[in-house]
Amino acid sequence: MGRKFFVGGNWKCNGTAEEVKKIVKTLNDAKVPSQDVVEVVVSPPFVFLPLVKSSLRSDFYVSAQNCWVKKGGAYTGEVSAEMLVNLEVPWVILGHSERRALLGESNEFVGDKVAYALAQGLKVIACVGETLEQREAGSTMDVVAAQTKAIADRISDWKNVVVAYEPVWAIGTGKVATPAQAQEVHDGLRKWLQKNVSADVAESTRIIYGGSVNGGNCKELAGQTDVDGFLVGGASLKPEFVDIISAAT
Ligand code: G2H
Repeated sequence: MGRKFFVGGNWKCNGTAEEVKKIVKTLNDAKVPSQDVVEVVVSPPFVFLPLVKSSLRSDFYVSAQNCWVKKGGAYTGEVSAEMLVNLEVPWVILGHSERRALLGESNEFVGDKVAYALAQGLKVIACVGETLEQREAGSTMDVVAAQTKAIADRISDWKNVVVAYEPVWAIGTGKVATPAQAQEVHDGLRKWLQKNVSADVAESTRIIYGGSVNGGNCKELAGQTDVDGFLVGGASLKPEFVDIISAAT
């Protein structure tokens, strides 16, 4: 079976309750390809998860943007994987570069989080990606391979993992990777999985692209052999997110 196209909307730290209701209404009214063709997952801030989950159409799913690395307890300010499971939030984004850079999340810490979240029954959008300096130094593949290895070292079942390749230099900058640049890294990641995990995991794991995806550039990116969907930030707060979902066809 082929890899089903996946479109995630990462709302990051944005929105008021009123704005969230407006976005949900736009999504609920949208005509998009069926869920046999595209899997749509939106990721509001924690506080809006119950509101979005209770009002969003039933063919779209919700995701958290993070969760704690182990069982909950005395960890002020954190939200545990168990809590997400309890609220029936099926997905979580882990290892986003904003958290890696601003909050110092290491490859190992992200790997531990991915393993723990999967063990609790969550599905994970695991983010990897290089900085501009790393790209210019020619180490893109080494960087994303090391980030992926830290996950691969800690998990054995990849069926609930989507890998999001998000070059840091393309995030929120309007400087999207060219289709060829995205394809090159996605192909490299798939080959890495084939060599280091298994041919089956390499073939079945969705590798999605994130970084300044919008309604104008999504179609060409989606046409690349190894681009299995998108993780969308800024444009997921706008009506053009519907166009990006439709890039699946
Ligand atoms: C990358 C992306 C969403 P944006 O972070 O994960 O954000 O589309 O705003 O670059």
